[in-house]
Amino acid sequence: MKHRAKRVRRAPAIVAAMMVVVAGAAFAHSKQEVTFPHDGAVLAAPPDVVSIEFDAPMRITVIRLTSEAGDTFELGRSDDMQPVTDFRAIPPALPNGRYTVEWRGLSADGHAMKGRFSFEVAR
Ligand SMILES: [Cu+2]
Repeated sequence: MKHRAKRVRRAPAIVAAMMVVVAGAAFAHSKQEVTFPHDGAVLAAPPDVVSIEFDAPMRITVIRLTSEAGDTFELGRSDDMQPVTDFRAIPPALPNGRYTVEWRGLSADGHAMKGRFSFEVAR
């Protein structure tokens, strides 16, 4: 499965292009590595946790769980907005449907990052 964490780009295009060239060597963003549910997962029961693992601490500033219909579901966080490598949040009991989790965060190197993943609950 493809990872979708990416830097929130604010730099002009030319700078962004240069950054892509040297990205691997010069920048050490904290990256989204593994999520639960996995991106594209179809679950036979609603998830009792939503989690995101990072390769280096990430301070999650925004986390949003929305249904396909656009309803937002509250997630119970326990990270106290501190940088974590294993972010976990507790969703309410979710009805059947498709959901997307979107997050924004501050990488250990100070860069603003964001990512998203989707899953389906189909009992
Ligand atoms: Cu970075």
